[in-house]
Amino acid sequence: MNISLLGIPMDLGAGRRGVDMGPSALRNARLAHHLRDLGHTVTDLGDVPVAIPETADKLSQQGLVFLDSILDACTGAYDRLRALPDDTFSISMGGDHSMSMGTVPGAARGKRTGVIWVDAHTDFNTPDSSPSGNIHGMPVAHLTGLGDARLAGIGGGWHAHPEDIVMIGIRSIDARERELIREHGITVYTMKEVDQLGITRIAEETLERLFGVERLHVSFDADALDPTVCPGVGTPVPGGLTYREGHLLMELLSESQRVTSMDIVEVNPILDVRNETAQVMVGMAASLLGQRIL
Ligand code: B3U
Ligand code: MN
Ligand code: MN
Repeated sequence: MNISLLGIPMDLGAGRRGVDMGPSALRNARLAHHLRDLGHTVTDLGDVPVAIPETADKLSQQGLVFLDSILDACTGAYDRLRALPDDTFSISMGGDHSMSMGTVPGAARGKRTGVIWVDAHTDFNTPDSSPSGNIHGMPVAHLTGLGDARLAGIGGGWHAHPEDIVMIGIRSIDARERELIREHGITVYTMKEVDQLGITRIAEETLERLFGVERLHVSFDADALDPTVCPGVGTPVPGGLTYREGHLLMELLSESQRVTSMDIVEVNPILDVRNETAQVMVGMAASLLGQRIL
């Protein structure tokens, strides 16, 4: 398979600094090398230009911190991914999760696309519901067309259908965000369901639910995994997916041969221990792209 890597070195949407170094950490953990080892043809497209907090206009507009610069970065990512051939698998390397407002529509290329959101958080705040104003807590709401019209419009009118979104690993949600998730009928597998049902059943149900979509995108936030596995994240929440649960989910999705693109987000090398978090996430990508023991 042809795989394209795109870096979005952005930490403007997060409350803490450092995820702008995520793409470097993932390259350093030899993402391209591991994928080539699996027989893929890998092209690194480099990074999308992203402003830095020191020079960007932080001015919060209607509860949206760094709105203008995040819009620019997401639009840059959207344009790069939109231009790729349909059969190229894109991996977008973040960067904070606000980048997915550009990478998901870019990878969707106008088609009906299922979104598997692997995260400790639902990221379904709108500017009105957000307690922080941090845009990395808002990408999914904007992907469905809610919230700020500029952010919701990054994909040139493409939106995710709420019934095509499945969230896995959830264990942190804000009060008004919970209401929005219910109101819009988003499918959520919290850690309770992971414990009760197990990853195998969740993967099966997810693929069944997303049966009708043409494309399938996995947006993997490193904080979905337990902080003991991935310590290098800005908002660690205890009680996350184990190393094996993460791999099993990727392996089962890989077996379906239906996934067409991926994000790896929220890797924070400043908070990490010897680049472990990037290394774990490279392993997750390898499992999604066909790594087998036998
Ligand atoms: N829900 C909170 C916290 C948060 C969301 N995503 C992350 N943290 N990484 C918020 O700010 O929206
Ligand atoms: Mn997230
Ligand atoms: Mn998260």
